Amino acid sequence: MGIIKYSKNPILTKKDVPFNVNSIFNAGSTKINDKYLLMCRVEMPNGRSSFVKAVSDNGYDFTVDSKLTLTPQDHKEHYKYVEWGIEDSRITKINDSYYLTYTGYSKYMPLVILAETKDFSTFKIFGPITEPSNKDCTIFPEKIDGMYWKIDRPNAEHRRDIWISSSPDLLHWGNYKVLMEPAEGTWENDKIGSSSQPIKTKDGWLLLYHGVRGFGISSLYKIGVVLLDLQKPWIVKGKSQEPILSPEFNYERIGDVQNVVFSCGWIDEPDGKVKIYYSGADSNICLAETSIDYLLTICK
Ligand code: BMA
Repeated sequence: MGIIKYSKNPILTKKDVPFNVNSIFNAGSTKINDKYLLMCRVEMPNGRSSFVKAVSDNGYDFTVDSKLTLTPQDHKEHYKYVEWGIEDSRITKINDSYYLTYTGYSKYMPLVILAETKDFSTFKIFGPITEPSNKDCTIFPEKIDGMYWKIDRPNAEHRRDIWISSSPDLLHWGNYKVLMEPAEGTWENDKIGSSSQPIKTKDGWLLLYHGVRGFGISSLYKIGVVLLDLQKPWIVKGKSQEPILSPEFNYERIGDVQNVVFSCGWIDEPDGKVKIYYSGADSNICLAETSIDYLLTICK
C-alpha cells in the first residue's frame, strides 16, 4: 500500500493545546484501554520542553489534555539532568507497564531517562540510563535470550551511529554493540538515530529510524525503516534503500526547524496496518499510514 500521508495533516498544532505553548511535536505513541495515546513534547514559551498526553478513539482525532502530564520538576532528585527540558519520548509496553525513554536535557547535555507508568497519570522515574551525550533511545517490548534490549545513539565525537545493548533489569546496561552506521554519501550521511519502538513481525523487528544530511546551514531530516533479526536483534537483516518519509509539504518544510520530518513512534493495528506519528518542521504532529507487509517488502 505504500506510505500514505494523511490528507488532513497536521493532526495537532499548538492551536489544539489548551494552554500557551511555543509548539507541540515529536510524540511517543501507544494504545491503552483501546484508546490511542500520544505523549507529545510541548516546548513552552521559555524554550524548555515537557510532555502532555493526547488521546483518541480512532487514531486520527486527538484531544490534548488540559494540563502537562510530565515536567522536569516532577524529576525530583534527577532534576539537574532535565533542567532544560524533557524531549522526544518513545513508549514500549512490557506486560502491563509502559516504559518511556526520553531525552533529559541540561547543562550536562542530552542523556536518556527511563520512566514507568501503568496509567499515564503517575510515573515512576528511574533517572538516567545513559551518560551524556546520548539520545533516541527505545526498548524492545519483550526479553530476548533472557535479557532486555535497548537501542540508542551516543554522540561520539565524529560519529553518529546507532548502538544496541542489553540488561537484566532495564537499569544496568552492557554488552554494547554498534547496530547501524550512516550509509555514506546518502540521505543519512551525517547521522542516524532510532525513531520508533520496535514492532515484532514474523520476519524480524521493524524499527523506524531517522537520517540527517546537512546542506549549508540547514539539515534535512528524513525517516527510513530497518529490519532486525528476531533472536539476534544486533543483526540488521535489511533496510529501506531510500527514505520512506521526507519533507515535502509546507507543514513539513516551514516551522521552527525547516525541512524536518521526525518520528518518535507508531502503532500497529490487528489488520496489519500501521499508523506512523511524525512531526513536521518541529512544529506539529502528523500521521502517515502503511502496512507491515509493505515495510517488510522494502526491507528485503
Ligand atoms: C534532533 C532532535 C529532535 C528534533 C530534530 C530536528 O536532534 O533534537 O528533537 O526534532 O533534531 O530539529
